[in-house]
Amino acid sequence: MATHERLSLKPIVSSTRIIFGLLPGLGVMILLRMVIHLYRPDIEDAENRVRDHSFDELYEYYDFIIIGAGSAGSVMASRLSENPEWNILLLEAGQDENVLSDVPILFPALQTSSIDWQFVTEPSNDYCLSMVDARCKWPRGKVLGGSSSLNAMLYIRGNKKDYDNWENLGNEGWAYRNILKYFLKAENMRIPEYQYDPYHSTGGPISVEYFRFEQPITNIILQASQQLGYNIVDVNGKLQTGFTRSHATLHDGLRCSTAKGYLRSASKRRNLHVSVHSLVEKILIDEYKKAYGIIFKKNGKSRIIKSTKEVILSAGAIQSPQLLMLSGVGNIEHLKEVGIYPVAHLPGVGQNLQDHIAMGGHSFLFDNPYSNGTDYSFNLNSIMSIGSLIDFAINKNGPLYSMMEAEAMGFVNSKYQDPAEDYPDIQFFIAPSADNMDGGIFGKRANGLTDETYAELYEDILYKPSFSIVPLLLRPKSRGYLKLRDANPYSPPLIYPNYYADPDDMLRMIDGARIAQNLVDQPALRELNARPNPNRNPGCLKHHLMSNEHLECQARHHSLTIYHPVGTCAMGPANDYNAVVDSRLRVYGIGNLRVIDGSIMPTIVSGNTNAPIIMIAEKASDMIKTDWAVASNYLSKYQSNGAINMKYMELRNVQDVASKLDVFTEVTSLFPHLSKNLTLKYNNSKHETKPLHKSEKSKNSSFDKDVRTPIKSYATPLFNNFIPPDYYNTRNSAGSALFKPYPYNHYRTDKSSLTDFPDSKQNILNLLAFPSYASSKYSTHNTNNEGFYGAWSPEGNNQNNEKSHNEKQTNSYYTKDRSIQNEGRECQLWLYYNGVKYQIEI
Ligand SMILES: Cc1cc2nc3c(=O)[nH]c(=O)nc-3n(C[C@H](O)[C@H](O)[C@H](O)COP(=O)(O)OP(=O)(O)OC[C@H]3O[C@@H](n4cnc5c(N)ncnc54)[C@H](O)[C@@H]3O)c2cc1C
Ligand SMILES: *[C@@H]1O[C@H](CO)[C@@H](O)[C@H](O)[C@H]1NC(C)=O
Ligand SMILES: *[C@@H]1O[C@H](CO)[C@@H](O)[C@H](O)[C@H]1NC(C)=O
Ligand SMILES: *[C@@H]1O[C@H](CO)[C@@H](O)[C@H](O)[C@H]1NC(C)=O
Ligand SMILES: CC(=O)N[C@H]1CO[C@H](CO)[C@@H](O)[C@@H]1O
Repeated sequence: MATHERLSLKPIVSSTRIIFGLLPGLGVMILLRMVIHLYRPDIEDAENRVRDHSFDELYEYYDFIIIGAGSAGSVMASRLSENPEWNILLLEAGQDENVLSDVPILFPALQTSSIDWQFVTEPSNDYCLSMVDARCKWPRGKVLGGSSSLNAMLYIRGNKKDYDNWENLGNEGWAYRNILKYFLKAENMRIPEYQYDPYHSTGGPISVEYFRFEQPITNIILQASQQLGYNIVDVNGKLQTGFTRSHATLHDGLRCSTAKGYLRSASKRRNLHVSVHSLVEKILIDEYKKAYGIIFKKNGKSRIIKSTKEVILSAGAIQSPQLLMLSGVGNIEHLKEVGIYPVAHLPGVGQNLQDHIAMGGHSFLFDNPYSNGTDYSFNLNSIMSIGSLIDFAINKNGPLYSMMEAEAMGFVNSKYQDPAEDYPDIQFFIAPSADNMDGGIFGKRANGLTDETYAELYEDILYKPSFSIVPLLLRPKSRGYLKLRDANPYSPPLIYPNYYADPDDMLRMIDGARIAQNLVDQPALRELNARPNPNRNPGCLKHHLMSNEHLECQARHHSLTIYHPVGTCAMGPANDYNAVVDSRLRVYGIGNLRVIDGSIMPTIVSGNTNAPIIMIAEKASDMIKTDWAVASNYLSKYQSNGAINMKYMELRNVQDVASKLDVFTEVTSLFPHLSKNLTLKYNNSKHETKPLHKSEKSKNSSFDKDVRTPIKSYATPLFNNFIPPDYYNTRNSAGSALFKPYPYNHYRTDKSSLTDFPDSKQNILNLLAFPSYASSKYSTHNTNNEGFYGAWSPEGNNQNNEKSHNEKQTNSYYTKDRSIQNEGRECQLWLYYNGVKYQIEI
């Protein structure tokens, strides 16, 4: 595999730096979370967030049971519950949406967090070679909104021909002319120039905007694309070939997941019950081969709930086939292998796996034309600055509103594709950054790149102005598959993507990379001295930089999924051996069961998959409404009556978990990987808790004036719906833990396992993870056992009564001392806890 032509210390230097980088990551998250709490109640949106329905108050029967609250499942729950005669249960294995995932810049940080299932592919000799263990990471959302709550928010519908092909394969009603109306139904176009365009509409649940903050280099790359002969077009309109600033699923600049767009309003309906932390283990199928319910587990307790009409499987392209197989629906031979009693032989379940694969490491350096210090591309230091935090908190703009992975994109034709067809086979993600720009904190970790590769590629160009043009294959011919690891619903399935199995895929990829190089050779970019990263992948040193062999080697080493696995329960006509569902998305051979999500795509669409999956669910809801219209005067004896509803309304606000905002637990449990290796510097000499006076603080107090005066009283928890991700599972005995992410390092939240070393680093870790625990344990003062629930010290604001409240009631508060750090960063956050001063670097 990797050829070592020279010995290098880079990997060691690099991994040391990354370990130090972990804590700043967590410090920033905590600070940002506090800022949102204080200044952005619009983001917390406490009133509208979905409330978890109590386990014991769930009905015995529902008309429809929907498995998975992802892109598709959220749409289904919202649309089906529009019919007040139907009771709907929506079961989601993950947690409620997290406040931080609204912030576009945090996109890469959400991967490997607790809202990510953290799947990995099986090792291969042909692709993902630069990744740890030759496994690519496959993040998927484990949260309300599913993958739409952690995706890159890019809004792309695909090519008209994709859908016409679906119809040609025998799927009636799926041609572009049939489905366009469902794209329109879902859309709320907020980009002014497209609002009155026949290809767009306003008023739908998913709003589409440009990212609110973009780097200057992006515009230069768009100029270069025109010099190369492409037009700037609406890639979601009449013609797809061309370039554009990215359209994104954003509402007022913040993430618009399907949980936000579809579920928040619907969840107030009395006929919709949403249950989170509820993993469905099996779909129940009777002797007549009809689905009649499910069995699921929550809080360590199992329950069977039955459906009077249908079970709807929307667990996504990895878990929908998994759950079908667990329920006995799949290839009989494979089911026998893992010891599952077969109910129906459907050999296509888990087959036909398609994904968009990209060539990573396609990074370019350039010279910043500004000499006054203003950035021209992504710069971690200016993003993690107090200025950008203030912009975000007060002005509602600034770099936290940017999504650095693709500010623009292009759809181009390789030399194997006839440009006259307007059916581009290559998509470019245009990023005003490269993996050198974050020191490996996010991008490297998200992709699973090895330390060695990262060091060789980026260590000597760290933080230099850069951009990336990442080519990806829009319609790969290779097909992969999924299998069960075993019969345990908590085991992640085996994933074999088979990237580049078809040689045609590699030819197109190499040509795509060449088009990207031509783009960089255009005058607009040449003027900035744009040039390829001179460092080569350590596995490809034997090839000449510009050769086809080198590009192929790079594609096989630096393989990047664009996170679009689909096709594993493909729709097709009855005579298609591998079809799993028919064109009304009903599972062949099983009654009252549909699959509605990305897995039904017979062929992958030529673009990002979120909007097409929302379209699929919009269309499916209409089909279901039509199919049951004959029985529309059907009155279920289990239908809710007024009494039940009253009870429900009371219950929905009762939480059996802490109702206080606790940013530390919330953030550390969202980012368990950041809270590991916590190397807090702390100063344990006793510090008087009396707040400092203004004069003792930093000379420059412009920040203090702005941010120290809370707009909202910090004393009122605005958002009390947070349930730590593994709350239910860790409180209960073994066997109930959700999938353990590879490499199976389970995050502990079990208090009893914590050791008690006063003033040790371990205790600081405990403290961050369990403030209330720590508070009761170490408090020498008369605290109110609140720990430090985000109490922001209004120090320097002596007239403020809240200060004394704060001083008396909690013995802990944050403050900030200005100091210049090595990299020119300007801020430090101090945490005072029981008279001890801790420094949190940001
Ligand atoms: C990191 C990332 C970035 C992406 N970027 C983009 C982008 O920029 N633009 C774009 O268009 N697309 C993007 N995508 C792809 C897109 O988001 C997905 O294709 C889409 O969200 C999938 O929708 P789905 O309904 O099929 O599945 P999901 O949205 O994944 O929903 C499945 C849901 O089912 C739940 N579930 C699974 N098993 C069970 C069970 N047994 N019991 C209960 N619940 C269960 C899961 O927790 C999840 O919430 C991205 C995806 C990822 C992961
Ligand atoms: C630096 O120069 C650019 C281009 O002239 C300008 O847009 C930007 O605002 C300047 N930055 C500062 C801090 O003056
Ligand atoms: C620790 O804090 C004390 C009191 O605030 C201070 O005098 C001392 O210099 C600090 N030590 C370090 C290493 O920062
Ligand atoms: C104070 O901060 C402002 C804004 O960041 C800056 O322009 C000014 O030069 C600073 N003043 C001092 C004395 O550091
Ligand atoms: C000091 C310490 O705990 N280091 C650990 C950091 O995490 C890595 C893996 O995530 C461990 O290998 C180190 O031992």
